[in-house]
Amino acid sequence: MRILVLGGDGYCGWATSLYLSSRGHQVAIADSFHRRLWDHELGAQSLTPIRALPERLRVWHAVSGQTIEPFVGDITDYEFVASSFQAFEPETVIHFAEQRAAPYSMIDRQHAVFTQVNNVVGTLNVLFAIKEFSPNCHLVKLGTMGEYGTPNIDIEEGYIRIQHNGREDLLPFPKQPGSFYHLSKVHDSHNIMFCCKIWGIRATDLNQGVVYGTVTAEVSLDEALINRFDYDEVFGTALNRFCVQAAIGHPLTVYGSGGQTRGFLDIRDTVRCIELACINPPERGECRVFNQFTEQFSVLELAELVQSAAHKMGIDAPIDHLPDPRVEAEEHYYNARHTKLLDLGLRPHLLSESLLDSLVNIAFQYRDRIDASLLLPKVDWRNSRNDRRQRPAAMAAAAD
Ligand code: NAD
Ligand code: USQ
Repeated sequence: MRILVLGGDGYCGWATSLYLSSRGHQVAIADSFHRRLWDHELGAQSLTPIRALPERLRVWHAVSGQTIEPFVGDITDYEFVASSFQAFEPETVIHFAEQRAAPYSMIDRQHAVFTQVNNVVGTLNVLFAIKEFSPNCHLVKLGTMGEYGTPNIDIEEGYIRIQHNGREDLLPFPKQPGSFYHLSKVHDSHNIMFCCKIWGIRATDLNQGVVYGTVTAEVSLDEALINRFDYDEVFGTALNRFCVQAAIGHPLTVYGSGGQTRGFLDIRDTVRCIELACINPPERGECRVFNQFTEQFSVLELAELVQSAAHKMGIDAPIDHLPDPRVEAEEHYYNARHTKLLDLGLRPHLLSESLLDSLVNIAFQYRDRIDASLLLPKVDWRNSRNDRRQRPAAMAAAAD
């Protein structure tokens, strides 16, 4: 299959590109390197030392014999999207190319506007390019479980059957996102659903939970292929942050009571879920939604798991309950359905099985690169600033 991976230089995109390439698919990566720019802006960097894309691709060719073609550009630029589609003629487009950090989108007005412009315009351009150049192409789009929020009822996979005043319909599940980033995903989902209806595009919207893990079979083939491991307060997810904190004896930063419950999955399951979506495409005009996660945990449960993994290594990792900088329910009901990918053949790797020790180990292995000044939360949902003096030119252009 000819598969174009938008955002293939990022965390999920890099692991997915190599996995699909190793399975014999013809893969191309499109990326603007925005993610690397945001690290510069925030004064942060991946815990693991990641190489430049050309070097990554050279090494991948050397170890696997496979070629991955790079397209460097911004998908909010329609000319770039159009020329990439014309040159590569994809049968499937996997779309990871968005600003994905909730805290980044809550820094101030410019970051909120940038996030929504980047994500919503990028996705619209991809939809228009599919219509114009590859109407049969399958769009596999990364959404997020956070689109649903935390309703006090079971969460279904995309749609819910509702009876109202004696009538019944199958309707999109209600969305209650918790940041301008999560909102951008809801806007994308609506645009995708609409384009499937009016143009007969085929799409899979993958509402993914929080992904953890750095190692996949392909990235372990050479150190130059190593994947990102983000731990800063903006891009680092809670589990990564707890592992890094444990490695340097910093208290684990649980926000509030830690009762916030989310769905999680191993990066090895992310790449398999994407493959399952690609090789089982929907019909033309169908917009299907899969909830892509394998287990659910509360934040406090995660902290306790890290604490006990650290304890086995002789490390003391106390838990600190900080005031929650986000506006979110700290205790709530959470039960989300996630059977469609299992039905297609997913065999999950579970966090409890082994991975936690290896995550803490990676944090320990690279602990000399840890910058402790990036650990405490600074972005405050209740107090997003109106402006910020320094910002990259691309962001200024989008926000003004
Ligand atoms: P990431 O930031 O590591 O990678 C995203 C990549 O997209 C980066 O390489 C970035 O440079 C590129 N990009 C961003 N905007 C672009 C643009 N306008 N044009 C071209 N390239 C652009 O993020 P990730 O963690 O790999 O997440 C990938 C996708 O999966 C995102 O859409 C995210 O919302 C979704 N997702 C991630 C997680 C997670 O836990 N990481 C969970 C659920 C959903
Ligand atoms: N949290 C802490 N301590 C920390 C960091 C976070 O308690 O040091 C809490 C947060 O308050 C939140 C929970 O942990 O309640 C999850 O936060 P997170 O930063 O680990 O993840 P989140 O913001 O939800 O975002 C991540 C990815 C995003 C993806 C989302 C999937 O960055 O791209 O969309 O997970 S989901 O959570 O299902 O929406």
